[in-house]
Amino acid sequence: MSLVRWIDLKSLTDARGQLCVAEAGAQVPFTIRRVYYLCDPQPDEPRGFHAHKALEQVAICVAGACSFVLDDGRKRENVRLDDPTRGLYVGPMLWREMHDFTPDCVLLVLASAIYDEADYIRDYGEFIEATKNGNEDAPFIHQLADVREVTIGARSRIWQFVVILDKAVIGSDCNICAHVLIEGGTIIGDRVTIKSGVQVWDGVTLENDVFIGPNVTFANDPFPRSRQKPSAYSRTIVKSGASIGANATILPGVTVGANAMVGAGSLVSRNVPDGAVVIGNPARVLRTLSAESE
Ligand code: T46
Repeated sequence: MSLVRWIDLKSLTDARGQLCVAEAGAQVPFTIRRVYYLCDPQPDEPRGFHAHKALEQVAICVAGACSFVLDDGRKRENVRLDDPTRGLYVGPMLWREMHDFTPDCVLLVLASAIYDEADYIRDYGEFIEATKNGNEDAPFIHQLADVREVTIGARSRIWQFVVILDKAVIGSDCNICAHVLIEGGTIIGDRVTIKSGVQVWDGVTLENDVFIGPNVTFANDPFPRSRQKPSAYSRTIVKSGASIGANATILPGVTVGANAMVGAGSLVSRNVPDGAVVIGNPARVLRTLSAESE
């Protein structure tokens, strides 16, 4: 798996020029808590030479160009940033070195937390030791899975014949069972279980602690036609703690509320309120779970 993960920004160009957008939850896989930028660089003065324990960042060269070395303690990769329409995702425990700045370079960085010097590892030897200790937390990817350039959090397990396409984001402690397809553009939180036979299409977000039963079907295009793509896919969100029973179908654009429970075989055509138990075709609210029974 490559250390280089590009984030394509939304780019709007018209006669006046270009406008690029990075939104948390859409292009950026974390809540943005800080923005900073490096400018007026000394071309021969490299920067960085540290890793972060937990910080997630997206670096965008909004003017000029520079290079990043990324190092996970096992391999090093060098990448050039010279395109304002895409950012480089730099996750935790990745050593980074920035070099070969052009004089006009402006490097904009979106960060998941405010500045905290305690989150830095600035000693390479200490970083190598920390990555050795952290190896038991590495995600498990079965050798029969096809996993492209994606982000997978600590301790997640990816089983046989799973296909995960470029730029999908999967959190930590997830269990992705055999024969699941996850497209790019999907965001999957922490401690999510996806049972066999599920396709998670572009535009679907599964928040933390979600359970997706076997053969659940998502759809992301309300009016599908062969070889005609919509300009944007409908956004379907399954909120934290929700469970979806086997063989249920979730129509495009629906939000399933936090801790809701969708009965097996249901057809969900409308938003499901938080804590609701829904069942049937079309799915209707049977009852609402109390905080204790959830
Ligand atoms: C990173 C790369 C891409 C602050 O006080 N607040 C801040 O938000 C930042 C980013 C830095 N600082 C202080 C810490 C240092 O005393 O500014 C000084 C220079 O920071 P540093 O030497 O860490 O700068 P770089 O260019 O080597 O690294 C920076 C970020 O620190 C780092 O998180 O990933 O850019």
